[in-house]
Amino acid sequence: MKKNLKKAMAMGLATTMALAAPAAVSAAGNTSDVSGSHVFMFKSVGNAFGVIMYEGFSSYMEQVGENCTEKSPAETTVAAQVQLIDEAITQGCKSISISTNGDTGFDEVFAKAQEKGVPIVSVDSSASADYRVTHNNQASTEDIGAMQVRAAVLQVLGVAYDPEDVTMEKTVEAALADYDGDEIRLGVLSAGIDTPVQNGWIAVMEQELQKDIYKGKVSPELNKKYGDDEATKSTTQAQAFLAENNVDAIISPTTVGIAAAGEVLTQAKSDIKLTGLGLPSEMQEYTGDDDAHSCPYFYLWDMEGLGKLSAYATMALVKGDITGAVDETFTAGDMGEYTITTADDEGTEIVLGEPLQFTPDNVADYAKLY
Ligand code: RAM
Repeated sequence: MKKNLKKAMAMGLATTMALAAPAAVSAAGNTSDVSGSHVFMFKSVGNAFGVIMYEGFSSYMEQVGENCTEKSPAETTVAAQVQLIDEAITQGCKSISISTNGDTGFDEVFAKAQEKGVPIVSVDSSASADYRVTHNNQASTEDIGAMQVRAAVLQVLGVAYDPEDVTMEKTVEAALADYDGDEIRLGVLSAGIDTPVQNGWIAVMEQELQKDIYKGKVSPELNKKYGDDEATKSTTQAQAFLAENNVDAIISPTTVGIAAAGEVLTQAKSDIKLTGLGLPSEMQEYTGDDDAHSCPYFYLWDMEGLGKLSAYATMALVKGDITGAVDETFTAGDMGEYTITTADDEGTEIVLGEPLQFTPDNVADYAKLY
């Protein structure tokens, strides 16, 4: 799959994006009228990750002359999303692309969408396989989950690896074989306790830690805390990790959590390492190989491309080119051709591509984009 982000960098098209929250935001979120519009609903308003995805989503919708609106709740909860979905269906929206805050509690409103012929496409954090047409996944759930555990372990051991030369798994195996120190302990600073996308990655992290190579060397127990994708709550949880001082590294699989932990750990000059999924622009000041920085490297993907992919999939569906079934294919413009595959929950999904790794060498360049 093509990586728009890399291509844009190669062409020197670095632009600074306006990370502003949309207009018409009340206590409930964005309640503007969406009749005749394709709705993009993120977990909550004001999350830079969601704003960038919407940039990608709206750029394709506008290119093909379709109306679209970002309609996200003020609070990162299922109840708040249900209320806005219900409102959007009643107003007569054309489709809903959603990143969900939970895997239960949507059935009634999704059934209403089905009755009214409003397709539900999920993106980033999946909607139930019973109701969604398909899901747009950023990368394989297994890759994203396992890679974060491997990164955390290598960072605690201070072992570098060259992705061009050797796999990360082999590097971890060799590094742990030589290690006879105390059991390494990992913490996770996640989004919501029920958020499908983060919980999918955490489940893979736990499976990864069951492998023989970790036995007696890395604790299979993850110390999990939840910041609900809110900056203040995430900061409080990061401070709790610092005060408890019983983990060697924190994995934060959310851009809000990793930025909060970056600030807390760096300010405290803590030797707890930090990795996970973050925005280069928010993580740049915490990224480095020395004691002054808490995060040696971290990951994310082409967020704008993910939003765009969701728009292409929605339009392919609306035009009748796909139904959301396994093995169907469609072309997402210059991003190339995509094939629908089976997801872990037995529903279907479209996988954007491979995650990008941000290091002290490339973070400044990527920060100009995202
Ligand atoms: C956050 C959101 C999103 C997640 C990214 C990595 O902004 O929680 O769901 O995919 O981080």
